[in-house]
Amino acid sequence: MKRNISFTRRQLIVAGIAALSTPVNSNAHVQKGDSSMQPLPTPQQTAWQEAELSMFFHFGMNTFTNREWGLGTEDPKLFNPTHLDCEQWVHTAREMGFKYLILTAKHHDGFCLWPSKYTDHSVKSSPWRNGRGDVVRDFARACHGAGVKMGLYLSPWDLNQPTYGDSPAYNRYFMNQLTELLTGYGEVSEVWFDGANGEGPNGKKQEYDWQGFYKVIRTLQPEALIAISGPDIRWVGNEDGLAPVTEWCIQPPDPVYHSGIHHPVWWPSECDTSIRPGWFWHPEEDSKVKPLTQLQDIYYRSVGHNSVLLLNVPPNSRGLLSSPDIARLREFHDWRDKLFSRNLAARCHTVASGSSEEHTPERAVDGREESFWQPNPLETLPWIELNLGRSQAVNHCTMREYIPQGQRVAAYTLERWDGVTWQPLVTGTTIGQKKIDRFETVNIQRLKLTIRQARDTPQIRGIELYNGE
Ligand code: FUL
Repeated sequence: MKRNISFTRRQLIVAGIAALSTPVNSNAHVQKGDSSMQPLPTPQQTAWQEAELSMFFHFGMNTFTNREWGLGTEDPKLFNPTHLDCEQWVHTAREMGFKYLILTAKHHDGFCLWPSKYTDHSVKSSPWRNGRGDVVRDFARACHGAGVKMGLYLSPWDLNQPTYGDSPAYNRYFMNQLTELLTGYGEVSEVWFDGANGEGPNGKKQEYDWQGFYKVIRTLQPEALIAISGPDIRWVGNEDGLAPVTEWCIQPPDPVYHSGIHHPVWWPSECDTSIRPGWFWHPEEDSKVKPLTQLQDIYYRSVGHNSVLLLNVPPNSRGLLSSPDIARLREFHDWRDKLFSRNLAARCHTVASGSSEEHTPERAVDGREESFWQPNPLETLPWIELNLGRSQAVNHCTMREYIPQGQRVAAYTLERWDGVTWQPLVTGTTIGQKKIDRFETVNIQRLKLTIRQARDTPQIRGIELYNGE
């Protein structure tokens, strides 16, 4: 349908959106055609999203007491890994494709993996390395040496600290600990704040000074992302590693974590889950490592749903990743490698309903990170067609938007040409950093993507087709 050219671009796009039925999520009211009103990621958020896979290492007092949540009264002498080797953790993670690694520097029991000068409840009171060891230091060195990003989990809830529940005093303690971690160990790329908040030893509930914590981080490590109870990375809402199929990085601000902000924010989600039933290592769970099929499903529904997967692989009481976990990580890696090894749409022939001058349709299949196809902003139902040259068996389609300039697509369809007519293949909603669609193997020569709803002119960074298991 042609539109009166005298409309402003904003009016046209808003009209285009309005013409399409149901709002896609609670942000529908923020849909605007003016891209200056769209929240955008910081370069650090973009890099983290594009890395797709993060690994969690839950390690600490619980590893030695066989618990998930400690009590805070454990004797530090129980902490004594016989073969601690953070290089083994980090090299395994990197080899398996994980690029952001996060260590539990302190879990809810309050035991610190570094020799904090603000408490004796730490490695310095343990027999490990005669009280002179520092797990955070070993971990940081291993990460920096391997060229992967280092992150730290610091539990705000602390069952050992006597000041917990005495809000200003504990907040000071916490900020002192944060300062130690953010000044003593080189670059920290992510700070992970758990939302759990129980009562302290004195029965009082702690009021956390979130904004004060963020200020410490922004001052000492301005590039670090603040996750979960924080403004940069959002918890997906479950610990199963699964994001919903419609997943927006654009969210209403949270009154606590984005205090004082009254417009939508870029707040991409993270899916955290453990490779085992528990977060910490338990000997009886050596035989309960998640099967490959479950990790595959998690991958499709986290990374493939515009989210980041944070997979926990807990080191054992020797201080090493265990062999069943390593074997499963390798299977998971090899499966992804094989499945995505041959993109059947790479540099294939393309045509589109239109495009802006610079962002021509072949840019959706050129494999370059910095290029994208952008239709003419005046089109209400822009489409792009891929012609593979010959009929090929296909069962996966991966699409990506150019997220440095926002998330825009709200609804799309994929169709294939059967020689006579276009046949429906997929009806989807959001794309974002990555959307993976799976379908029964079909022969495809021509594939058409139609954008049916968008917040703003779409920017399609990549369309890839695969045939795999
Ligand atoms: C939860 C904690 O209570 C678990 O022990 C674990 O650390 C998980 C990642 O977050 O809230």
